[in-house]
Amino acid sequence: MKLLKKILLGTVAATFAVGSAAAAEKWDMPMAYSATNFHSEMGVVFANKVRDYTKGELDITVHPGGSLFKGGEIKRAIQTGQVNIGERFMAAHANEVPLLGWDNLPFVATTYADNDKLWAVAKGPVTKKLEALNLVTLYTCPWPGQGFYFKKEVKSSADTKGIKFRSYNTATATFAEALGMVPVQVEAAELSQALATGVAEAFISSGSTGYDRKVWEHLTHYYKVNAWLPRNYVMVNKTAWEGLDDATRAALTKAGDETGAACAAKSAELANWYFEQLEKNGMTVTDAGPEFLKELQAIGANMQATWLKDTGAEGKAILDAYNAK
Ligand code: PCA
Repeated sequence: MKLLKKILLGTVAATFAVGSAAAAEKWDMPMAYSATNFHSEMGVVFANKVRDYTKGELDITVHPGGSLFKGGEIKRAIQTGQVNIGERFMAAHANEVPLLGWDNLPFVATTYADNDKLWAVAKGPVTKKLEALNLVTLYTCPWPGQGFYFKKEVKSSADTKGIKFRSYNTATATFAEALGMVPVQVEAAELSQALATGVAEAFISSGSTGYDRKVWEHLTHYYKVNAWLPRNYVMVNKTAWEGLDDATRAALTKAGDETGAACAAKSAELANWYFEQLEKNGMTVTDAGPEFLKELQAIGANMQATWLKDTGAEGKAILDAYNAK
């Protein structure tokens, strides 16, 4: 009886294999940020391009907002092959691989052009590290510059002591601690709730995430420090990648290159628009005052020194190449 069952199952499996050979390959693509955020919208553009360039043979479904896997789980889900593709915030993994914090260095590359220049020299070593984690990088896309959200005016660290601060990785937690704040790591998808319940009362991010999460409901001030422009990246499970034929790989690469460029342009186009929306909704949006800025720069210099220590010759080579450009 057992044997019969096996034979029957085998027949069913074989029938399925034959049936699906002609059908499209379906991939799920978890993304961490809200569906209306430009990163997620560009994920959909990317999926459409892939469908187009593979003549429908690779059909990618985008799952934004951490709906399939939460932000913090996406990289592992791809690494282990639970999904073949997904998107995540690169500097979130700097605690595991310090080099991945290349775009989280305060005051090093504070414009889109400089961020591009930095990526141009970081790309080789960074994508190599990711390959060692079974990940192939398809495209990256910068967030607008990072600044601070508070619920009061802040002129210096004298005003930040004891504030509960939402961090998005270890580097931002360190930054908060240096300002006497108390960091708690929260995903962007859970940020509104953290602010509403008082788990957090300040954070660092772009105007984009403040807008997405309607943080004017809880906070009042945004300081446009423009400390760095961190990137999201779209990655593919390396084993799955190697299992694709050349034409499909070329289609993914082309779609990724085009989407990465379009996404960066969109980010730059929206940066000031986000500030306007924060202001329209009652927030005070200004540059950081000179005293606060000076303190931030000193903390930033320490963070860079720590990164150089953690990454050794590899990190130094990236910064040296960047500074020589
Ligand atoms: N928004 C994301 C990462 C950087 C950004 O601007 C966040 O706050 O989680």
